Amino acid sequence: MKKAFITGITGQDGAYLAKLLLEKGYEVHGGVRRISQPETTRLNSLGIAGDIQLHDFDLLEQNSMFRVIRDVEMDEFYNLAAQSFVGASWELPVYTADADGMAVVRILDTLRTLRPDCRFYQASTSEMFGLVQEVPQTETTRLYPRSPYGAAKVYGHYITMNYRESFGLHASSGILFNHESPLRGKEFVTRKITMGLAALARGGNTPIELGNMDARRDWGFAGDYVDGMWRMLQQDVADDYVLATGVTTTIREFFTYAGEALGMDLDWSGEGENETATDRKTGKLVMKVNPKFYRPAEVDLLIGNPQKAVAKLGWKATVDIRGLASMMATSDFDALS
Ligand code: NDP
Ligand code: GDR
Repeated sequence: MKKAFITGITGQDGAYLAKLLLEKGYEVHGGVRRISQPETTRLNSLGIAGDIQLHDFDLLEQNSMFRVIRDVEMDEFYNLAAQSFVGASWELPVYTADADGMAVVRILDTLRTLRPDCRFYQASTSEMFGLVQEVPQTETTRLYPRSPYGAAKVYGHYITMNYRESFGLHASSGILFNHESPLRGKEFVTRKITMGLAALARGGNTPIELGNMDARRDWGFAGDYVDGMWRMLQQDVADDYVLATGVTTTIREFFTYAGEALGMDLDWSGEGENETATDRKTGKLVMKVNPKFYRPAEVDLLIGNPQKAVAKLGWKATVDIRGLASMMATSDFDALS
């Protein structure tokens, strides 16, 4: 039986990946950081909390990496833990650099010393592309991060490549474009929209306040993307791969699709700071822009080319943007019944 260790197992991707690996017959271990109350909501909602062995682990604590890597004897190590909210990275730039950048080399160097045959996955991100250099973006597109988060992830990406080339570690980076699900964190824009719309559809009256409505993202379903992570580690040779749908959508369009899934007919008016949306059927104001949600620097357009992953890994995205918006809105609506 293969053993896998997942950092960030309590997060969106960690939970879906743990479920996938359990279904494949793996013994699954995960790292959890010390907080006042253990947070296993996502693992519980997938019905797998009891099937996983949890270990104390913190991205900032070298000793926790040493102990885990020495004791668990894993075959595969998935590094999914991170300060993952781009918006917060301007408020926590040093912490983000440490957790999302330096921690990667802490793990890699411990693996190199204790378990050089263990396969390693690094959660790289389309946020590294930042300011548009090329459309669509591929594994070779020039990186130009636009946030402290993106800059920290660039270090994690390059140090993974460097340990592969320097020491022959089987270390791969997945450059993943945005992927969402009913388990998505509540501060990310898709979930903020679907939770807000579900509350409005259940009779609430609080409009959703958002920032930049014109940003474009290439959004897929998280369940598909964790399958791609696993496929990367099954290859004979480690490499870097983009996972994306190849379709880009504005925040406004995602909002419209989620609203339609809940039976709304949206009327958009104004622009910039004055933009609003009203449901024609009820006359309710459902969205207004609040400039406090604008970012100091924005990533305007993300659209990925997943051809390498399709050709070499046999991977593909199975949920389109309307299906994703509907899945999330319906789940949040049902949760309020
Ligand atoms: P989440 O925010 O849902 O999960 C992050 C996880 O990291 C949580 O389990 C969290 O633990 C853990 N964590 C945070 N800080 C620490 C720390 N100091 N020590 C140990 N664990 C910590 O993120 P996702 O699941 O969405 O993303 C997974 C990874 O993929 C992240 O690295 C993210 O940056 C990257 N990524 C995500 C994309 C996406 O669209 N989802 C796209 C591309 C990359 P806790 O539960 O205690 O908070
Ligand atoms: P992102 O996701 O920054 O792409 O990072 P997020 O959902 O936070 O933002 C997407 C876009 O929506 C715009 N936006 C808002 N965003 C939030 N969160 N809240 C708002 O009110 C709002 N209004 C507009 C943002 O400006 C942005 O353009 C996610 C994370 O999962 C990262 O960890 C991951 O690396 C990248 O995706 C790929």
